[in-house]
Amino acid sequence: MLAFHNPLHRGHAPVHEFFRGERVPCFENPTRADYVESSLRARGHRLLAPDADSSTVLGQVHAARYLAFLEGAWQQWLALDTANASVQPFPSVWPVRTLRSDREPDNFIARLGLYSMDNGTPLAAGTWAAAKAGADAAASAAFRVDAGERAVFCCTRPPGHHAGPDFMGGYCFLNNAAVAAQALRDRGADRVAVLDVDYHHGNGTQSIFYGRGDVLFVSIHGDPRTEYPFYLGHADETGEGEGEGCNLNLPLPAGTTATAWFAALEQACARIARFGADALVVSLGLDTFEGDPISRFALACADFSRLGARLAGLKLPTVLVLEGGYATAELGTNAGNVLDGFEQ
Ligand code: SP5
Ligand code: ZN
Repeated sequence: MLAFHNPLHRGHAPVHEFFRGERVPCFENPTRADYVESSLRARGHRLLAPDADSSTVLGQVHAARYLAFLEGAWQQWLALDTANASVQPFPSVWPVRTLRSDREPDNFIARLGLYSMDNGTPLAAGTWAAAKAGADAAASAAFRVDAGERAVFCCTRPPGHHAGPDFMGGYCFLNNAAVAAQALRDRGADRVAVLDVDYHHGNGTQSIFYGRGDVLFVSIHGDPRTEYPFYLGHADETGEGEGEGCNLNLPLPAGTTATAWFAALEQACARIARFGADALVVSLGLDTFEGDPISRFALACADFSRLGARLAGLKLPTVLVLEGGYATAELGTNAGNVLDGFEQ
């Protein structure tokens, strides 16, 4: 399968994140992409550098002021103190509910909170460049599929599906799957389906398309009553306005094994077939793997081949975008199994 990699991903290499009050090493780190790239090369897949500029599409799925903030954030952080070059900024205050989010505060950390949903998404010197190159890879993949390629994989990090119209979160900054879906719409696909199989609900993608009837969002994920991102992803979220009926959440309890997971996948595929999509975008999180250190489903390596085969069975032009997956040593096997299962 043709794949686009992200030549700048390594510039996004924050060191720590917070977990239960402690600083722990980042789960979302550059070795993830290294494992996937080397597995794909070993299996004979072609890896190309992005050849499209996603700027226009980014402006359709993210707010202009959020994009401007993200692009300049590291420079603003350094401007506070040059010693900040070796420190990661974290937000410490957020405009929840009755607080105002229509004004950008002058304080950098307060702006960071305005544009964040959590304190689990550290910024590093190369974050903007890495995220932008990832969005370029997603747009490149969509354009190839529009030009007739059966399926294209976007092998990138940081991931994207938690990033909403105007916020980062869950290790995500720019929503690569939304970029791919919007790029396909712009190139003439009347209806696009996004299927999110990451362990965590794709709250960002859902929010970006919630009011739209031209993009169906379907997600299989850990039940938000107990799993991140907690505040979205319930079964009663069905879309609004023109998007009513075009959002399907299939939450499953922590501990779900392959039989129940693949039953949910059948429901998801049936909804996508009924929607009559012209193209498919898959948010390919691999953190449903039984060995994932931060997730609680139990798919085995071989199940990812079965997933790939089922996705191919939808018989749609398909962009697959890498999302989560933190069992790094097995990440290449699992991504490769999806691609090979798709092409079998
Ligand atoms: C793209 C993606 O998969 N983002 C996931 C973001 C999850 N953020 C919350 C991390 C919570 C870490 N919990 C650690 C449990 C260790 N036993
Ligand atoms: Zn995830």
